[in-house]
Amino acid sequence: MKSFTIVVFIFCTFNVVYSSKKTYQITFPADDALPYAKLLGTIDRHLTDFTLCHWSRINSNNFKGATFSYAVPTNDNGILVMLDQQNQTISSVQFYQNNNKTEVITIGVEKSKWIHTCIVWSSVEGSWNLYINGKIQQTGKGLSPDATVLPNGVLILGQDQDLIEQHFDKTQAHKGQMSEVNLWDHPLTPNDINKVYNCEYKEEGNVISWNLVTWSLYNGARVSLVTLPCGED
Ligand SMILES: [Ca+2]
Repeated sequence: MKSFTIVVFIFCTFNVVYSSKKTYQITFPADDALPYAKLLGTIDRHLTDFTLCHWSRINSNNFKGATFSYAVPTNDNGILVMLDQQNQTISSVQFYQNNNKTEVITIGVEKSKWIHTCIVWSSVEGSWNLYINGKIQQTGKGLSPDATVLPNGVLILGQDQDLIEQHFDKTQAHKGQMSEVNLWDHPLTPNDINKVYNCEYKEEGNVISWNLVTWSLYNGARVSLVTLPCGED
């Protein structure tokens, strides 16, 4: 009876403490070679709603960098996410949807720390929510209402496309790491997103699934293993 009690105690402790995830990351070196990763495949459907989440880490001072750039022939900023890092913190997240832009001022996310970002967008009223580390940071409306993200474009991590897979700008390059980029074709609830942040959400993205897709790596971008600090902000 005594040993049974001990076993239960250890099991419960393990569940409480555990908050990490082993996966792969892509590193984008901080040099002028324009490193990037291109999805082998594409967004295969029209999106009138989506949820985009990713982990990222910035290793360089004072710059603005593109983490996620999805371009179609008629629109190089179909979906674009840029993180602006100044004064040792992530100072803003810029989110473009069909060339329309919103900018969210963020607070106190330190340089070199992993941050988890989720953006939920809907064509209904152009409503959007931005979550940082599982918590809602800001919400708004009027961002590309009634728009559609078109399929069959080119998705690049680490650089901002101003033409399909071209016209990168080294001052808009992500310098650091990225991991667990997932895209869903529907809005996730706040509770779902908290689970994603805690690495407890069972479903990966149904449009882009980090552990099912393949990336082509260019100009020094490289893959390695990482343990993500799920739920530790
Ligand atoms: Ca662009």
